Amino acid sequence: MTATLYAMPASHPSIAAALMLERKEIEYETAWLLLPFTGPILRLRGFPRRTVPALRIDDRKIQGSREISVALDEHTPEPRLFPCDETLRRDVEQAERWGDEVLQPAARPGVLPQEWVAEAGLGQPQAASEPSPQGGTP
Ligand SMILES: N[C@@H](CCC(=O)N[C@@H](CS)C(=O)NCC(=O)O)C(=O)O
Repeated sequence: MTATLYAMPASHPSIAAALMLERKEIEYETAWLLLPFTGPILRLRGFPRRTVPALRIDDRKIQGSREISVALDEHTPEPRLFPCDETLRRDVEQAERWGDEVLQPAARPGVLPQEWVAEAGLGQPQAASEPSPQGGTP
């Protein structure tokens, strides 16, 4: 089984999805996408939305870091990403939701100093500061 993770450089949700796959020890390859081709390529590959991370695994197509974490625990139950205990699981889901809805928008390139982004090897500073023709965010 080979999984393909569709990702963009400097995309923290893409990095989160890669870390999930690594923790699960699932073999995968990464297809790096760049704006403005991200959306069209994902649509051509059969994904409904334009954003990364997107994952193809065993003919399943999953898009979005939160959807990917749930799907990976279904696909490969051990080691678990979510705790078994319901209360702890809710805490983790809440933290994930905060990361998705609050932290991600706050940490978009353009907010972080470009020299930090460059030093961390997270992407090309000029790509981060140029508006996407699709209005997308890296
Ligand atoms: N909350 C979503 C974020 C998805 C997202 O905004 N991805 C960005 C990269 S970090 C993207 O694909 N941007 C391209 C676009 O908006 O066209 C997740 O966690 O999957």
